[in-house]
Amino acid sequence: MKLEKSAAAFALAKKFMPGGVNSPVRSYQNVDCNPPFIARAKGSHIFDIDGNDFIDYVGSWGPMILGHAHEKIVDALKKAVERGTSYGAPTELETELAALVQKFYPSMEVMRMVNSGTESTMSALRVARGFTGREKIVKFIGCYHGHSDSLLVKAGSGAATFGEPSSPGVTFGTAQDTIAIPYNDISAVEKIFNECGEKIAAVIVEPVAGNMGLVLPEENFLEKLREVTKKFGALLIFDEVMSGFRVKIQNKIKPDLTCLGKIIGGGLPCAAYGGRAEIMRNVSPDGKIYQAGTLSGNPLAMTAGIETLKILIDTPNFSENLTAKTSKLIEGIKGVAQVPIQTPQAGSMFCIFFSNKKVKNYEDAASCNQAQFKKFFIAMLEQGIYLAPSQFETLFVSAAHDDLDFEKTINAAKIAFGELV
Ligand code: HOZ
Repeated sequence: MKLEKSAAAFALAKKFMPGGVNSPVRSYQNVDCNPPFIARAKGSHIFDIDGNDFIDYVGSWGPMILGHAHEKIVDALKKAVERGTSYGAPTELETELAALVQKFYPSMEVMRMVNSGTESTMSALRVARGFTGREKIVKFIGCYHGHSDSLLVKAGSGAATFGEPSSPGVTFGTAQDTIAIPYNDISAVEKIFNECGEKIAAVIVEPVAGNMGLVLPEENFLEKLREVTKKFGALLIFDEVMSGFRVKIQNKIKPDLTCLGKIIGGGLPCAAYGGRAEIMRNVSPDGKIYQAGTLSGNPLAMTAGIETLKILIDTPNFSENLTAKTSKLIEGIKGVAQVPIQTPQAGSMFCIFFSNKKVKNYEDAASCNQAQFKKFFIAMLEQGIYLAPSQFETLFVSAAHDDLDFEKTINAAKIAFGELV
């Protein structure tokens, strides 16, 4: 595979941006190779500036549930662009998207649109603190909720990939108010609430953790979290930036606040936070908790989000079919594995851990065989399969992936696994 043009573009980019990128994992530093620079994407494929064609399981880290450049979204966006790209004023589109979101998430009685997952979790925390009058928050080690100071403590995703789970620059005072405990460990939750429950404003959790690889909640973990937070008057915040619209978690359990991102914007910058009206009515201008943004509710982002959610609603059994497709791919990969692997799946999210032991938390994820991951990743890339370049990320299947994509992926995996033996 030729990556000459990408290598030159990367060298130039490094002169202007840290690591040559605008988000750390994209630099491929962790897998010791240069990243392909992308020229375009269509359906399940992504193409780089050297002309390489990859089957894409990153999907822009989650948003592209319909595949890239879906015709309906492209058409709607073309029309929307003609009407102007930003007004900084209310539009009917915002209400339309909010109503669609509420169909999926009835617990979001009132919501606010923002621009990124980071903004949504950061704002939800402020609301939780403002509403409860308490300062401490509980998060889980290896969960990543964006890069705001309060949440960049023992975080997953790029922070874990580059060995800086708690970033320099986060003040001691801020970090002190964030209590980080192991995922899936309900006794740690009970212990901390028994020690200082009256000071805890909220527990924030990825109900399906997607930033330490994919780690599923153990049976009753989320139910117990709901029980404990209720008992102590703390809010439960579900960060569904990754799992949102892919995994049906809230059928069983209702959080007080939900954070969404990625799919809600159909590939454009958009996110939202929302929840019980009693809480959300404290947000300015209804209440005193301040949060604002010039590009919040941007008409292009609203348009792409509306079109995406409409397709999810209008396509019969969309979610079930995508989940079944994902299971089929995983079965194929497991069938050709020649080393021990774990392949957790939640809806259309999955990952490959190189381990013979079920992964339940960050410690387990970090002890998987990173050397095998790297080798596998590079062997797959060389065969045209585009995976996330870190063991601490999740892979996504889209509606655009087809049997031929899967056949090629499984054949490539067979060769890649062979190189590990
Ligand atoms: N931290 C993001 C994935 N969990 C990466 C975002 C990006 O690099 O685009």
